[in-house]
Amino acid sequence: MTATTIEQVEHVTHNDLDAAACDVVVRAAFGSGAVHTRFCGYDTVDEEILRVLERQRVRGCPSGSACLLIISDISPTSAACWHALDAAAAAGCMLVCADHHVTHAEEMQRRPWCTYDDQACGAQLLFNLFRARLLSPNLTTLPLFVAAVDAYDRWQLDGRYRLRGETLNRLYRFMGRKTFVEEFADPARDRRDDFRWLDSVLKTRAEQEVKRICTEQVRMELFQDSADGKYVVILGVDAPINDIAQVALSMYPALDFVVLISRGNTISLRSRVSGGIDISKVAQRLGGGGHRSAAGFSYALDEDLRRIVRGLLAREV
Ligand SMILES: [Mn+2]
Repeated sequence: MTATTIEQVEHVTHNDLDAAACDVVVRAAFGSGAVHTRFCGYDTVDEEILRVLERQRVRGCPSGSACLLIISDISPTSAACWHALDAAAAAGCMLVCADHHVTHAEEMQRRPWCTYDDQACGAQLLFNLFRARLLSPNLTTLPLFVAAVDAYDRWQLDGRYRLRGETLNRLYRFMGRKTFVEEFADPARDRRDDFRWLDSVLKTRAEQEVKRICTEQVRMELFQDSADGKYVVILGVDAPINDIAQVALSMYPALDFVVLISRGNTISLRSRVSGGIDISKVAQRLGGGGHRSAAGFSYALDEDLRRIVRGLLAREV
């Protein structure tokens, strides 16, 4: 595909990290101004593609031959959609469909404008297809970015770039797709391989999360009295529990310890590091153990929840 013929790129892609990376690759290859990307699931992919084809038809494409339709990390699901694309290809429309999901492999292998390969994520497939456009000096970090997304998307758990992929996915989830793509598609910012920057962004995010949990969940009226002192229960903790506990304890001097319930069967107890109560004794009494200011015990919460739900359902019937 030559650089000069393409004025507009219509891009239909999936809705996960790989899809966002596909958007980054397409924007890097063709320039953000030329690219219009739609993110969709398997339930809407056909209607998105048909809408694009209809718009191209109305605008006079493909006779102008200046627009390209890329479908990445997902493929059409209905025969009608495949036929519409075949007709567009026969009429001279420039099409690229690149996917690594096996669902429509047979349909893809039958068509020269499709690239099916389960050994690479969508973004990697697009990178390989548009390699000639992407290897400019400004884009030296793009291959690493794509490798990290590949390690994440295809569960390459032992892969060299897996950790980076996981970091990227966390960043993607908290930044939101639009900001993520803007950050990574802009060669001037070139942050695709700046993992120190990623770490600092994630640290800020963790701090915000700690503050949010403490503001929402730790309130004086929720304090409980026990033989060991005043405590509060903090639920659904995902962020670093030590930080949450310390922030909660510093917010309320009257608080003696905090009880943190996260996923799994462990309940964590935290008291003040200096001069606080010996929380390990409490944990020990409940079948657990630990240190003076950080201890825990196990409790099969899941079992209890299942029993409660079963009870509720039985009552409904
Ligand atoms: Mn994918």
